[in-house]
Amino acid sequence: MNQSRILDTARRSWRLALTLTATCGLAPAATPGLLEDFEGVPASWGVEQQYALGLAEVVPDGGPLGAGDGYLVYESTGVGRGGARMTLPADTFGAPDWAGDYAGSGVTGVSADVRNPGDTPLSLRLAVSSSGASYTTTTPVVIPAGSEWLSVALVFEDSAFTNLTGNEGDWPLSRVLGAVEDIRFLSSEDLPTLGNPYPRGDVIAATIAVDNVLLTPEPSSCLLLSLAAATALPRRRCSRG
Ligand SMILES: [Ca+2]
Repeated sequence: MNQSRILDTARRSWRLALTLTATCGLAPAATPGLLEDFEGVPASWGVEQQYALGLAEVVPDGGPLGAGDGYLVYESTGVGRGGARMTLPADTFGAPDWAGDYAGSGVTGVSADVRNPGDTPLSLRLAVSSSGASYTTTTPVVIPAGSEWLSVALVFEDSAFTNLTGNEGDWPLSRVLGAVEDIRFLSSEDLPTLGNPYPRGDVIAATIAVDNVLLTPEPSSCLLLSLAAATALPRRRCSRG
């Protein structure tokens, strides 16, 4: 096989690998590997009102990978209504759909890259709700003011979450994870209060940047399949030449 055919084969193999990776990573429902990297429009985190008020925006450059890496920035005002609180929900009415049966599909946690470009420290929590109950992470992750990008990984474990609706007996965390209606990040120094009807963050003037929100674990079979496609195909074709 001449050099041009080898290179062409390698390019096709990499395209196949990227296609497989994209197929696995962009799951349409709330399954492991569901990813929001803010490279497409519309974004699936942040609600319409936040964008309409100019408080949420997808920035095309400056994510964890630098130039060309888009991310979401949300600024809470700390005053008035509609954006006073540091609350950042997934848009569970759009596509992809972040609501669903996390327990049944094997979702065990959430990871994300976050940065605090503002002047107010963030007490970051993750909250999940079903029709019957809401839970939040018991201990916040403090993101200091003016931080660089940080990776956070949160695991759905009973010991890490607190029931906010006083009905843990009827609605243990495992039941909520079987029928998630809402998932959100928020910043609250103390356990969050419930809004309408979901947990809500503190009324503060603060800013959060978010990228690569991922339902974990990442499907390892997809990664292995991608790597196999990238490496095995050129060797097989080369052996024929
Ligand atoms: Ca990104």
